[in-house]
Amino acid sequence: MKKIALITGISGQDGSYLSELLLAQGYEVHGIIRRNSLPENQDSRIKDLDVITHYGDLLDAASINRIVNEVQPDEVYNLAAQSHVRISFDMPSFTIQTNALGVLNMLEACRSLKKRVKFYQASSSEMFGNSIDEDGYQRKTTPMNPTSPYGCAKVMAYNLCKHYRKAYDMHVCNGILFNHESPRRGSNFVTNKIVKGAVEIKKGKRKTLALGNLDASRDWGHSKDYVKAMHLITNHESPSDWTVATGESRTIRDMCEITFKVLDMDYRDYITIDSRYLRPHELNFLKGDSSEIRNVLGWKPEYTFDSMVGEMVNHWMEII
Ligand code: F7E
Repeated sequence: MKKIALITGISGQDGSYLSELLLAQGYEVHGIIRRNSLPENQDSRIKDLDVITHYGDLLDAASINRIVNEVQPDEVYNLAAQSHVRISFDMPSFTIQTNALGVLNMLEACRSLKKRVKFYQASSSEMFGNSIDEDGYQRKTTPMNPTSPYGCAKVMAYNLCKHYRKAYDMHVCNGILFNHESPRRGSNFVTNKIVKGAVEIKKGKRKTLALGNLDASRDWGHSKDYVKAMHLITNHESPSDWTVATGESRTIRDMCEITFKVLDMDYRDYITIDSRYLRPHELNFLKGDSSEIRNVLGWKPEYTFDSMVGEMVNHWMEII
């Protein structure tokens, strides 16, 4: 019998890579998509995949209950979210509702099923805020002091998942994923914004690129590697919480320097600073310790930072 997976946020970067991984392993893959006034753009990442989509919304509990009951999934991957941290300052209420209450709706829908569902929650390194352990890393035991509405909502969802695991003996797992990128990343996230902007400058389409804080540091991996971690986490016999990271941290300035250098340019000639891209409260530094998932589940990233940037540059060089 085919295993059945249900992915919320299937049309996003991670949802599309995860769908490809699960289809290759013989799963029947279902996904939830929201109604959008521009349907052409909505399924651009999944339009060639043999997945079954359902209209629903995490905030519409009736739609979630109906879909979960119809699909009867073996595994649920809850990837849907308002995922942009800076935009969460503009839309705090929507962000908290979707990223926290939406998870509660998903958990309740799964709790009502007769079968034992495996549930994966997309938790985030943004939950740590500016907490860093003495050795310079963050891990699941690091105190969570979020610095954004997005981070606050993710902490609530994380705790709800742990609570449902304990209180109802459900198979609920959290993957605390650090930043993960790819050519499919939305171009308002900093990595793809830099790569796309640099290629546009290279091709004479623009003269400068405006960014915000260049001194923040992030631990960037590749989404394709991180969806493999999601699958391993969900299918481990005992449900738990895991940290997924590369263990390398670079500043936004480093990212600019490396990307522009690949294209034979000096970023200092093109980058300008615009306060519109600054955040009311910044998370300054991320570097994750993923030794537990490497040792216990045998996960390790295949992409290096350079191979990831190279793939993103090639992508934009082809389409611009
Ligand atoms: O910002 C700085 C910005 O928007 C990274 C999401 O997937 O990862 C992501 O959240 C850094 C920040 O990602 C610009 O201030 C400078 O320090 O690419 P980002 P994020 O906020 O780290 C976590 C783990 C998630 O869970 C989230 O869903 O880059 N930065 N200048 C800029 N950022 C943006 N977006 N645009 C700029 O112009």
